[in-house]
Amino acid sequence: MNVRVGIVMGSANDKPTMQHAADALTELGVGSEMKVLSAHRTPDALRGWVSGLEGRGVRVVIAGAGLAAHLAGAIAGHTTMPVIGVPLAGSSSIAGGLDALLSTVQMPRGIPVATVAVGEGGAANAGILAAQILATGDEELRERVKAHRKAMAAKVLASS
Ligand code: RP5
Repeated sequence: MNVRVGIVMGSANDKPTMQHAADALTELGVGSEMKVLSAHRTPDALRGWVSGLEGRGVRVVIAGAGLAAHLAGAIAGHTTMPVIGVPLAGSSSIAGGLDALLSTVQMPRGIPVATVAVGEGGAANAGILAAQILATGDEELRERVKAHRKAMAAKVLASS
């Protein structure tokens, strides 16, 4: 699978949550790469990673971070690729992830970040959303996304 989505997170502690984004993409047949980089702790390395993405075939970025979650916004300032932000509820979060949600979602006009829900569900949705974005220019992927949606509906209906 060609790598088409870059998944980045602010800490190795975020890996189990962000793995849900990678899993959703794998399920839809979309290749991704994962990296730990921080807007605050490794700003130069982050910029270097972002500048290499397009050349490697990446077209959408998913960024997960907790606390003062500036990772997605910092990346969005360095690229015109769509950036999806996943707010995370870190162990020292003061508000169960609400802090990260506000940090991620409140972008200044002109530099958008598509922000999903806090935590695992948000990470999975980020993967699905990235696939949907790529599917606008990929008919086969579009069919896989539709099949995934149908399978989910069938599962819900079968559960009652
Ligand atoms: C953020 O701060 C990371 O994304 C992580 O969610 C949070 C805490 O980082 P650690 O102290 O666990 O490395 O930058």
